[in-house]
Formats: sequence, structure tokens, C-alpha cells
Amino acid sequence: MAYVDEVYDRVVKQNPVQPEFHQAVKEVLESLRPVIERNEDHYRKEALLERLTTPDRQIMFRVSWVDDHGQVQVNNGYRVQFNDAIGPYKGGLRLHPTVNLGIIKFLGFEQIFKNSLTTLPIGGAKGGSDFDPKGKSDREVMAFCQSFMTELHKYIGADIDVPAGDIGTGGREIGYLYGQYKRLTNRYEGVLTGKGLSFGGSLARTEATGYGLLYLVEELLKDHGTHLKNKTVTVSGSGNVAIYAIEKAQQLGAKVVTCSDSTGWVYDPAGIDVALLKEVKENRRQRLTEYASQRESAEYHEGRGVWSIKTDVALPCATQNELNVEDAKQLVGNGVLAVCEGANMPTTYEATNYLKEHDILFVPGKASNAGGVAVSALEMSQNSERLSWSFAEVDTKLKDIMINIYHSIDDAAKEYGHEGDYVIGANIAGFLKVADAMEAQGIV
Ligand code: NDP
Ligand code: 2IT
Repeated sequence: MAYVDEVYDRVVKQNPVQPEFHQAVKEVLESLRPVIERNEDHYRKEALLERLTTPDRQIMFRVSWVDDHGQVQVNNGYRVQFNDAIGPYKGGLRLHPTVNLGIIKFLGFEQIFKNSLTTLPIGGAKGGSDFDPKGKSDREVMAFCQSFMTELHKYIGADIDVPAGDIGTGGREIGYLYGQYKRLTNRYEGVLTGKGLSFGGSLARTEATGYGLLYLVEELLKDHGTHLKNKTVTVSGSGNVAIYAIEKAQQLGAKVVTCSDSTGWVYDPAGIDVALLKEVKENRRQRLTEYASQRESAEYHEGRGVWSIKTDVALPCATQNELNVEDAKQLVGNGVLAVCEGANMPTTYEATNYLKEHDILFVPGKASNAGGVAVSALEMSQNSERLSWSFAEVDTKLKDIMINIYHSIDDAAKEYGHEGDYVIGANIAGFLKVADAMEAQGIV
């Protein structure tokens, strides 16, 4: 049996009932086949893939807090520190009722390769809780965040592990988490990223994931003889990544006609009004029905359906496995040119293969959404030198990083005989640096 298959079987056996983790590992191991086959005995002897697929540490803890009715609530807290071969652990905190250990492990595993692709010195981690910030008062969110950090602070630090935002964790949550970390440790340090600008946050971090996605898409299209100008773009989600993806796509001359949330989606043939979307989602924390009710050109539909709209470029920016093979068939049938992931693993394994088989330009999230964590790493640099860079300086660095990521995944795909397969390219390019660092540091 090939070494990659042995390791995949082992992962499935040792991590039962964690389908998203299995899926992420499968995609990576399949992609690594050409690399591993060149030196299989060596990698097997070193147990490199067993070490890579086993987290360094998995921390699980109880989070008790009191709601506005005086009722004690109990949630599960997680931090999975997956791999620190190339730098301190780095990755977001997800607050969503669907969070469980398997979800955090899939995200932490993906983060290893994503962080490597940025070329910055950051290892892979992820954390979060099944707490749902939706519908909670600010005081309840603060009570949760303080309780969560009371446990988490024992395991993190500016040179150890630096969490950040993800689904359900935005500026408000990072602020409360930071306040509690400082209160517990008496240290004013860059232990979280995505902080407010008045206490060490970086300009352009809010925009970074969405903007970075579009910088990569523009480079991808340029390399294939075209550009975003006058293209139709469909986006799913209406959170941090989606909003700034829409904004940058429009700045680059595209027309973005959709967005969605967990209850419905909007088709706005006149083009999404980003200012209104920000007001509804960022300020008022309302549903998309509010957007539609204030925008004459917009149609609101319950359920899911973004991928039924004819488009040139599809950008899934909501959550994992939101684009399935039926969606992929519709996109291909409607002549889609490129699908680039803003979310983490939004495309199912089957849908990814379908898109690749039909020669759609497909870029996986670990490459195309790396702009967020890249600017987080730039926030860490600014905190270390106790300086803040201008928006233009950070944005220029972000753009350079995304262009560089595109070329490194393109080059890796070519080098291993899979030109145009950016899944293989991203996994191999991300892996090589981590594997090199792991081998150099001995058996740990
Ligand atoms: P937000 O919480 O800001 O927004 C998430 C969006 O996705 C919301 O519109 C939300 O709808 C929707 N959504 C969430 N869960 C589901 C679900 N189960 N079904 C349908 N819709 C859902 O999160 P982000 O924008 O930060 O994150 C979006 C994706 O991007 C995630 O996969 C995240 O891991 C990834 N990512 C985020 C980065 C960042 O810097 N923030 C960096 C790189 C990747 P609703 O409001 O109704 O819940
Ligand atoms: O998935 C991701 O890359 C993030 N949620 C951002 C992580 C970070 O540390 O900025």
C-alpha cells in the first residue's frame, strides 16, 4: 500500500466521526502523492505524514458564563495547536453552534499549509467554541469571551500562539478577549490579531482576506489572458470575507450580483450596494432581508441558490462544504471561468474534482484566502517593533504576498507535472517548507 494511503487510513481510524478533518487530510495527502513517491522510504521511516496529521496539542475546556436572565450557560472551548515547525501557532477562533473538535482540526490542519504559503513565520492552529454570538447582548458576548480567555490564556502568548477572528469572531469579540488576556497576565503584547486600531491592530486587517482573494483572482486571470473588469462575479456569505471580496471586486471593475447568509440569499442584478450591506451586517447585525427591503433592484430568496446564477467568477465566502457537486454542475453549465475559495474548504471533494475535470480555474482556500492570516502576521510584526504601518504599506505588502502565492502554487503544479492544478500546487508548495523545517528540527 502506498504510504499516503496508509496514513489516510490511520487518520480515519484514529479520528472517528470527524468527516471534515478526514476530507481536509484526504485532499492534502492525494496532492502530496507525487512528492512522497519520489522519496517514499525516507518519509515512511521518518513517519513524517503521521507527525504532520497528528496535532501537537489539542486543548478542550469548559466555558461557563451567565446570560442576561441570570441563567448559567455552558459551552465547549477548543484550541488545536497543530504544527509549529515554521513559527508560533497562528489561526482564528470560530464561534458558531456547529463547532466541534473535528471542525477545529480540519481548520487547524489547513492552516499549516496556508500559513506556509504566505512565506511568513507562522505555524498552524485553530480554536473556537459552539457558542453562538447571534442574538446575544454585548454583555453576554463579553461574559463568554472573558470566561473563554480565562482558560485559553494559559496556552497562548505573542511568541507561542496568536489567535484571531473567524466565523462569529470579529472586532468586538477580539476586543473583549484582549482585555481579559491583559487583565489576567498583566502583559500588553500582540497575543491576538484583528485588534482595534486604538490598541495595536493593523490597518487593512479587516479588509485583508477579501481584498487578498481578489488580488489573487486578478493575477490568475491575468496569467490566463483576461481580467476582472466587466466580469460577473457571484459571492456567497455576507460576513467579513464576503463584504471585502465584493468591495475589491467592484473596485477592479467587476459586477457582483449575489451574497447570502445562513437563511437566504440576494440576487441584485444592478450590483450589490456594499455600503448598504456593511450597514446591515456590520453595524446593525441584521439579516439580508433588511438589505433586500431597502434595495429596489434586489431579489431575496429563502434557502440556498447563489450558484444557480450565471457567472464568470464564483467566490464561495461563507463556510465549509457550501458548494456541492450539483452546484458545480450548474456553474459549469452556465459557463463559469473560475472558482476561487474565500472560505475554508467551501467546495466539497466531489465538486472540486468535477470543476477540475471540466478545466475550470479552481484555487483552494489555503492559497486564495491566505491574505487574512498574512496581514495578521504583519500585525504581529508591527506589534513587535511597536510601530504601525500605513494602510497603503500593508495593502501593498498584501498584494505582493497574494501575487507571490499564485505564482508559487502555479510553479509547484508545473514542477510536479500537474500544470493548472492549483490544489496540487498549493498543497505541495505549502508542504515543502513545513517538511523541511520538521526534518531539520529532528524527531519531535
Ligand atoms: P463571518 O462570521 O464574518 O461571516 C460568515 C458568513 O457566512 C455569514 O454571512 C454567515 O451567515 C455565513 N455562514 C456561516 N455559517 C454558515 C452556514 N453553516 N451555512 C450558511 N451560511 C453560513 O465569517 P468570515 O467572513 O470571517 O468567514 C467566512 C469564511 O472565511 C469561513 O470559512 C472562514 O473560516 C474563512 N476565512 C476567514 C478569514 C478571516 O480573516 N475572517 C480568513 C480566511 C478564511 P450568518 O450571518 O447567517 O451566520
Ligand atoms: O482561516 C483563517 O486564515 C483565519 N480565520 C484568519 C487567521 C488569522 O490568524 O488571522
